[in-house]
Amino acid sequence: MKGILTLGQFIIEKQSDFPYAKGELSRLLRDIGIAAKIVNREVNKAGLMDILGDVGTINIQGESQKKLDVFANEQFIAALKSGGECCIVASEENDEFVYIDGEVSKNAKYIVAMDPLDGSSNIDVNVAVGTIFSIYRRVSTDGKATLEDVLQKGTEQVAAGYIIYGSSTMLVYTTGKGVNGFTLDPSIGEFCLSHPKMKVPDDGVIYSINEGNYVHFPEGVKKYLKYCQVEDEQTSRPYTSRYIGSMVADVHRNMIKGGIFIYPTTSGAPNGKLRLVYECNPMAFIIEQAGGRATDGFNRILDKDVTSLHQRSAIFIGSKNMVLKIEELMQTYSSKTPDEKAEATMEKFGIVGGVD
Ligand code: P6P
Repeated sequence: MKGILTLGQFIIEKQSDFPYAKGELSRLLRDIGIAAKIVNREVNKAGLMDILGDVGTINIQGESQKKLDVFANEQFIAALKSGGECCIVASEENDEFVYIDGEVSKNAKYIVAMDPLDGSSNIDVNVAVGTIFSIYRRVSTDGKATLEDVLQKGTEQVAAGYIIYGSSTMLVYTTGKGVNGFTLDPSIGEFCLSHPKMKVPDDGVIYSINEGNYVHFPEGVKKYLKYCQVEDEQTSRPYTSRYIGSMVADVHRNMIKGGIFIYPTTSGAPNGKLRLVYECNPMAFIIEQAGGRATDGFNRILDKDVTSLHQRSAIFIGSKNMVLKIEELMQTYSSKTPDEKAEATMEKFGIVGGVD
Protein backbone atom coordinates (compact mmCIF):
# COMPACT_ATOMS: atom_id res chain seq x y z
CA MET A 1 0.00 0.00 0.00
CA LYS A 2 1.65 3.19 -1.29
CA GLY A 3 2.73 5.68 1.38
CA ILE A 4 1.43 3.59 4.28
CA LEU A 5 3.99 2.51 6.87
CA THR A 6 2.51 0.09 9.38
CA LEU A 7 3.70 -0.21 12.98
CA GLY A 8 5.18 -3.61 12.20
CA GLN A 9 7.15 -2.30 9.21
CA PHE A 10 8.32 0.73 11.20
CA ILE A 11 9.50 -1.40 14.14
CA ILE A 12 11.53 -3.62 11.83
CA GLU A 13 12.98 -0.61 9.98
CA LYS A 14 14.00 1.00 13.28
CA GLN A 15 15.51 -2.20 14.62
CA SER A 16 18.76 -1.09 12.98
CA ASP A 17 18.86 1.72 15.58
CA PHE A 18 19.96 -1.00 17.98
CA PRO A 19 23.07 -2.71 16.57
CA TYR A 20 22.88 -5.61 19.01
CA ALA A 21 19.16 -6.10 18.67
CA LYS A 22 18.11 -9.61 17.81
CA GLY A 23 14.47 -8.70 17.35
CA GLU A 24 13.23 -9.35 20.90
CA LEU A 25 12.20 -5.72 21.51
CA SER A 26 10.62 -5.57 18.06
CA ARG A 27 8.55 -8.65 18.84
CA LEU A 28 7.63 -7.29 22.27
CA LEU A 29 6.33 -4.04 20.73
CA ARG A 30 4.44 -6.13 18.16
CA ASP A 31 2.80 -8.13 20.98
CA ILE A 32 1.66 -4.90 22.65
CA GLY A 33 0.24 -3.67 19.33
CA ILE A 34 -1.77 -6.86 18.93
CA ALA A 35 -3.28 -6.61 22.43
CA ALA A 36 -4.07 -2.94 21.79
CA LYS A 37 -6.17 -3.89 18.75
CA ILE A 38 -8.11 -6.45 20.77
CA VAL A 39 -8.75 -3.99 23.62
CA ASN A 40 -9.70 -1.32 21.11
CA ARG A 41 -12.37 -3.59 19.64
CA GLU A 42 -14.01 -4.04 23.04
CA VAL A 43 -13.63 -0.39 24.13
CA ASN A 44 -15.27 0.75 20.90
CA LYS A 45 -18.35 -1.38 21.42
CA ALA A 46 -18.44 -1.33 25.21
CA GLY A 47 -21.93 0.15 25.21
CA LEU A 48 -23.23 -2.86 23.27
CA MET A 49 -21.75 -5.48 25.55
CA ASP A 50 -22.20 -6.44 29.12
CA ILE A 51 -18.74 -5.02 29.70
CA LEU A 52 -19.60 -1.63 31.13
CA GLY A 53 -19.75 -1.00 34.84
CA ASP A 54 -17.98 -2.49 37.80
CA VAL A 55 -16.75 -5.99 38.35
CA GLY A 56 -17.52 -5.66 42.05
CA THR A 57 -13.86 -5.95 43.06
CA ILE A 58 -11.41 -3.34 44.35
CA ASN A 59 -7.81 -3.09 43.13
CA ILE A 60 -4.84 -2.32 45.37
CA GLN A 61 -5.40 1.35 44.64
CA GLY A 62 -8.75 1.06 46.41
CA GLU A 63 -10.50 1.77 43.10
CA SER A 64 -13.46 -0.27 41.88
CA GLN A 65 -12.34 -2.40 38.94
CA LYS A 66 -14.31 -1.89 35.77
CA LYS A 67 -15.04 -4.92 33.61
CA LEU A 68 -12.96 -3.33 30.83
CA ASP A 69 -10.06 -2.75 33.25
CA VAL A 70 -9.93 -6.46 33.97
CA PHE A 71 -10.48 -7.40 30.31
CA ALA A 72 -7.67 -5.10 29.13
CA ASN A 73 -5.34 -6.41 31.83
CA GLU A 74 -6.02 -10.00 30.80
CA GLN A 75 -5.50 -9.23 27.11
CA PHE A 76 -2.15 -7.51 27.57
CA ILE A 77 -0.84 -10.18 29.93
CA ALA A 78 -2.01 -12.94 27.56
CA ALA A 79 -0.33 -11.26 24.56
CA LEU A 80 2.91 -10.79 26.51
CA LYS A 81 2.81 -14.39 27.72
CA SER A 82 2.29 -15.82 24.24
CA GLY A 83 4.96 -13.53 22.74
CA GLY A 84 7.57 -14.93 25.12
CA GLU A 85 9.69 -11.76 25.16
CA CYS A 86 8.98 -10.60 28.70
CA CYS A 87 9.53 -12.34 32.03
CA ILE A 88 7.57 -10.05 34.37
CA VAL A 89 4.44 -7.92 33.95
CA ALA A 90 3.75 -5.28 36.62
CA SER A 91 0.23 -3.92 36.29
CA GLU A 92 -1.92 -1.36 38.07
CA GLU A 93 -4.57 -4.08 38.27
CA ASN A 94 -2.40 -6.61 40.12
CA ASP A 95 -1.28 -6.21 43.74
CA GLU A 96 2.02 -8.01 42.98
CA PHE A 97 3.94 -8.34 39.73
CA VAL A 98 3.02 -11.27 37.48
CA TYR A 99 5.90 -13.67 36.80
CA ILE A 100 5.63 -15.10 33.28
CA ASP A 101 6.73 -18.66 33.97
CA GLY A 102 7.24 -20.34 30.62
CA GLU A 103 10.12 -22.25 29.03
CA VAL A 104 10.89 -19.23 26.82
CA SER A 105 9.57 -16.35 28.95
CA LYS A 106 11.52 -17.20 32.09
CA ASN A 107 14.75 -16.33 30.27
CA ALA A 108 13.28 -13.31 28.48
CA LYS A 109 15.27 -10.07 28.54
CA TYR A 110 12.44 -7.61 29.20
CA ILE A 111 10.11 -6.42 31.96
CA VAL A 112 6.82 -4.66 31.16
CA ALA A 113 5.04 -2.28 33.55
CA MET A 114 1.62 -1.07 32.50
CA ASP A 115 -1.64 0.61 33.31
CA PRO A 116 -3.83 -1.52 31.05
CA LEU A 117 -6.75 0.88 30.98
CA ASP A 118 -6.12 4.32 32.43
CA GLY A 119 -9.02 6.68 33.03
CA SER A 120 -11.47 3.81 33.27
CA SER A 121 -13.93 5.92 35.29
CA ASN A 122 -14.60 7.57 31.93
CA ILE A 123 -15.55 4.36 30.12
CA ASP A 124 -19.23 4.41 31.05
CA VAL A 125 -19.58 7.99 29.78
CA ASN A 126 -17.79 7.40 26.48
CA VAL A 127 -14.78 9.62 27.15
CA ALA A 128 -11.28 8.75 25.87
CA VAL A 129 -9.32 6.21 27.90
CA GLY A 130 -5.84 4.81 27.39
CA THR A 131 -3.20 2.17 28.02
CA ILE A 132 0.27 3.12 29.29
CA PHE A 133 3.29 0.80 29.06
CA SER A 134 6.93 0.93 30.07
CA ILE A 135 9.67 -1.54 29.10
CA TYR A 136 12.88 -2.26 31.04
CA ARG A 137 15.73 -4.64 30.46
CA ARG A 138 16.00 -7.34 33.15
CA VAL A 139 18.89 -6.54 35.54
CA SER A 140 18.95 -9.72 37.64
CA THR A 141 21.35 -12.24 36.16
CA ASP A 142 20.32 -15.63 37.50
CA GLY A 143 17.26 -17.52 38.62
CA LYS A 144 13.82 -16.02 38.41
CA ALA A 145 13.39 -12.31 37.69
CA THR A 146 12.51 -10.40 40.85
CA LEU A 147 10.97 -7.16 42.10
CA GLU A 148 14.45 -5.61 41.72
CA ASP A 149 13.94 -5.91 37.96
CA VAL A 150 10.75 -3.85 38.21
CA LEU A 151 11.85 -1.14 40.65
CA GLN A 152 14.22 0.56 38.24
CA LYS A 153 14.54 4.31 37.77
CA GLY A 154 12.70 5.85 34.84
CA THR A 155 16.03 6.66 33.18
CA GLU A 156 16.54 2.89 32.70
CA GLN A 157 13.50 2.49 30.45
CA VAL A 158 14.22 0.87 27.08
CA ALA A 159 10.89 1.91 25.61
CA ALA A 160 7.58 3.47 26.67
CA GLY A 161 4.30 4.24 25.01
CA TYR A 162 0.59 4.75 25.29
CA ILE A 163 -2.51 3.83 23.33
CA ILE A 164 -5.36 6.34 23.34
CA TYR A 165 -8.83 4.97 22.57
CA GLY A 166 -10.46 8.22 21.47
CA SER A 167 -12.08 9.64 18.34
CA SER A 168 -9.46 7.49 16.69
CA THR A 169 -7.16 4.94 18.29
CA MET A 170 -3.49 5.85 18.35
CA LEU A 171 -0.36 4.13 19.59
CA VAL A 172 2.45 6.53 20.51
CA TYR A 173 5.84 5.21 21.62
CA THR A 174 9.55 5.88 22.00
CA THR A 175 12.63 3.68 22.22
CA GLY A 176 14.80 6.65 23.14
CA LYS A 177 15.21 7.84 19.56
CA GLY A 178 12.27 10.27 19.38
CA VAL A 179 8.52 9.73 19.51
CA ASN A 180 6.28 8.41 16.73
CA GLY A 181 2.48 8.12 16.57
CA PHE A 182 0.45 5.49 14.72
CA THR A 183 -3.27 5.66 13.99
CA LEU A 184 -5.30 2.46 13.76
CA ASP A 185 -6.90 2.03 10.34
CA PRO A 186 -9.83 -0.30 11.11
CA SER A 187 -10.30 -1.06 7.42
CA ILE A 188 -6.98 -2.93 7.36
CA GLY A 189 -6.59 -3.60 11.10
CA GLU A 190 -3.17 -1.95 11.19
CA PHE A 191 -1.59 0.91 13.14
CA CYS A 192 -0.20 3.23 10.45
CA LEU A 193 2.42 5.97 10.93
CA SER A 194 0.45 9.23 11.15
CA HIS A 195 2.53 11.43 13.50
CA PRO A 196 6.25 10.97 12.74
CA LYS A 197 8.85 12.59 15.01
CA MET A 198 6.33 14.10 17.47
CA LYS A 199 7.50 17.29 19.21
CA VAL A 200 5.68 18.95 22.10
CA PRO A 201 5.74 22.77 21.65
CA ASP A 202 8.04 24.54 24.13
CA ASP A 203 5.14 26.83 25.08
CA GLY A 204 1.42 26.28 25.34
CA VAL A 205 -1.75 27.98 26.48
CA ILE A 206 -3.60 25.00 28.00
CA TYR A 207 -3.39 23.99 31.65
CA SER A 208 -4.96 20.75 32.78
CA ILE A 209 -5.72 20.10 36.47
CA ASN A 210 -8.64 19.02 38.66
CA GLU A 211 -9.35 22.41 40.25
CA GLY A 212 -11.88 20.78 42.57
CA ASN A 213 -8.89 20.03 44.81
CA TYR A 214 -7.81 23.70 44.87
CA VAL A 215 -8.01 24.23 48.63
CA HIS A 216 -5.57 21.35 49.19
CA PHE A 217 -3.04 22.31 46.52
CA PRO A 218 0.51 23.34 47.50
CA GLU A 219 0.94 27.13 47.51
CA GLY A 220 3.15 26.94 44.42
CA VAL A 221 0.35 25.33 42.43
CA LYS A 222 -2.13 27.95 43.61
CA LYS A 223 0.29 30.68 42.51
CA TYR A 224 0.66 29.00 39.12
CA LEU A 225 -3.10 28.77 38.58
CA LYS A 226 -3.41 32.49 39.34
CA TYR A 227 -0.52 33.11 36.90
CA CYS A 228 -2.44 31.19 34.20
CA GLN A 229 -5.59 33.25 34.82
CA VAL A 230 -4.02 36.74 34.72
CA GLU A 231 -4.73 38.90 31.64
CA ASP A 232 -1.47 39.38 29.76
CA GLU A 233 -1.61 39.74 25.98
CA GLN A 234 2.14 39.34 25.48
CA THR A 235 2.12 35.84 26.96
CA SER A 236 -1.35 34.91 25.58
CA ARG A 237 -2.84 34.75 29.09
CA PRO A 238 -5.32 33.92 30.47
CA TYR A 239 -4.63 30.36 29.36
CA THR A 240 -7.37 27.85 28.62
CA SER A 241 -8.36 25.19 31.15
CA ARG A 242 -8.99 21.70 29.81
CA TYR A 243 -9.35 18.60 32.01
CA ILE A 244 -10.55 15.25 30.66
CA GLY A 245 -9.82 13.21 33.78
CA SER A 246 -7.91 10.65 31.74
CA MET A 247 -4.15 11.16 31.96
CA VAL A 248 -3.43 9.65 28.54
CA ALA A 249 -5.96 11.95 26.85
CA ASP A 250 -4.80 15.07 28.71
CA VAL A 251 -1.11 14.38 28.05
CA HIS A 252 -1.76 13.42 24.41
CA ARG A 253 -3.59 16.72 23.78
CA ASN A 254 -0.62 18.58 25.22
CA MET A 255 1.77 16.51 23.06
CA ILE A 256 -0.07 17.78 19.99
CA LYS A 257 -1.05 21.34 21.00
CA GLY A 258 1.32 22.19 23.84
CA GLY A 259 0.20 22.60 27.42
CA ILE A 260 0.77 21.32 30.94
CA PHE A 261 -0.88 18.50 32.87
CA ILE A 262 -0.71 18.82 36.65
CA TYR A 263 -1.55 16.28 39.34
CA PRO A 264 0.01 17.69 42.53
CA THR A 265 -0.14 16.42 46.07
CA THR A 266 -3.51 16.94 47.71
CA SER A 267 -4.83 16.15 51.18
CA GLY A 268 -6.32 12.92 49.78
CA ALA A 269 -3.07 12.06 47.99
CA PRO A 270 -0.14 13.40 50.06
CA ASN A 271 2.28 11.85 47.57
CA GLY A 272 0.21 12.60 44.49
CA LYS A 273 -2.35 10.24 42.91
CA LEU A 274 -0.59 8.97 39.81
CA ARG A 275 1.69 5.96 39.96
CA LEU A 276 5.39 6.41 39.29
CA VAL A 277 6.18 3.01 37.74
CA TYR A 278 3.44 2.64 35.14
CA GLU A 279 2.03 6.15 34.66
CA CYS A 280 4.52 8.92 35.49
CA ASN A 281 7.77 7.31 34.31
CA PRO A 282 6.56 6.12 30.88
CA MET A 283 4.78 9.43 30.18
CA ALA A 284 7.85 11.34 31.35
CA PHE A 285 10.12 9.32 29.03
CA ILE A 286 7.81 10.03 26.09
CA ILE A 287 7.42 13.75 26.82
CA GLU A 288 11.19 14.26 27.26
CA GLN A 289 11.85 12.42 24.01
CA ALA A 290 9.40 14.87 22.37
CA GLY A 291 11.27 17.86 23.85
CA GLY A 292 9.05 18.44 26.89
CA ARG A 293 9.68 18.20 30.63
CA ALA A 294 8.32 16.17 33.57
CA THR A 295 8.93 16.83 37.26
CA ASP A 296 7.34 16.42 40.69
CA GLY A 297 7.97 20.12 41.29
CA PHE A 298 11.42 19.46 42.75
CA ASN A 299 12.87 16.41 40.99
CA ARG A 300 12.97 15.15 37.41
CA ILE A 301 10.45 12.29 37.30
CA LEU A 302 12.86 9.93 35.52
CA ASP A 303 15.50 10.42 38.23
CA LYS A 304 13.22 9.57 41.15
CA ASP A 305 14.09 6.55 43.27
CA VAL A 306 11.57 3.76 42.79
CA THR A 307 10.93 2.03 46.12
CA SER A 308 7.60 0.27 45.64
CA LEU A 309 5.48 -1.08 42.80
CA HIS A 310 2.46 1.19 43.31
CA GLN A 311 4.41 4.20 44.54
CA ARG A 312 2.72 7.51 43.77
CA SER A 313 4.18 10.84 42.66
CA ALA A 314 3.08 14.39 42.02
CA ILE A 315 3.56 15.18 38.34
CA PHE A 316 3.86 18.35 36.29
CA ILE A 317 4.33 17.33 32.65
CA GLY A 318 4.19 19.00 29.24
CA SER A 319 5.61 22.01 27.41
CA LYS A 320 9.09 22.73 28.72
CA ASN A 321 8.62 26.42 29.52
CA MET A 322 5.28 25.87 31.27
CA VAL A 323 6.79 23.16 33.49
CA LEU A 324 9.81 25.38 34.25
CA LYS A 325 7.43 28.15 35.36
CA ILE A 326 5.52 25.98 37.81
CA GLU A 327 8.79 24.50 39.11
CA GLU A 328 9.99 28.04 39.86
CA LEU A 329 6.79 28.77 41.81
CA MET A 330 6.87 25.40 43.61
CA GLN A 331 10.44 25.95 44.71
CA THR A 332 9.63 29.49 45.83
CA TYR A 333 6.35 28.88 47.64
CA SER A 334 6.24 25.18 48.48
CA SER A 335 9.47 24.32 50.23
CA LYS A 336 8.58 20.72 50.93
CA THR A 337 9.04 17.89 48.46
CA PRO A 338 5.97 15.60 48.34
CA ASP A 339 7.76 12.90 50.40
CA GLU A 340 9.00 15.40 53.02
CA LYS A 341 5.48 16.86 53.24
CA ALA A 342 3.92 13.43 53.65
CA GLU A 343 6.43 12.56 56.38
CA ALA A 344 5.70 15.87 58.12
CA THR A 345 1.97 15.03 57.98
CA MET A 346 2.64 11.55 59.35
CA GLU A 347 4.80 12.93 62.18
CA LYS A 348 2.09 15.47 62.97
CA PHE A 349 -0.47 12.68 63.41
CA GLY A 350 2.03 10.30 65.02
CA ILE A 351 1.84 7.82 62.12
CA VAL A 352 4.98 5.65 61.96
CA GLY A 353 6.38 3.67 59.00
CA GLY A 354 7.60 4.57 55.56
CA VAL A 355 5.95 6.82 53.06
CA ASP A 356 4.25 4.77 50.34
P1 P6P B 1 -9.15 12.82 39.46
C1 P6P B 1 -7.79 8.15 36.14
O1 P6P B 1 -8.44 7.55 37.25
C2 P6P B 1 -6.46 8.74 36.62
O2 P6P B 1 -5.65 7.72 37.14
C3 P6P B 1 -5.78 9.50 35.48
O3 P6P B 1 -5.99 8.93 34.24
C4 P6P B 1 -6.40 10.88 35.59
O4 P6P B 1 -5.53 11.90 35.11
C5 P6P B 1 -6.62 11.03 37.10
O5 P6P B 1 -6.71 9.71 37.63
C6 P6P B 1 -7.90 11.77 37.39
O6 P6P B 1 -7.99 11.90 38.80
O7 P6P B 1 -8.81 12.83 40.92
O8 P6P B 1 -9.03 14.20 38.84
O9 P6P B 1 -10.44 12.14 39.11
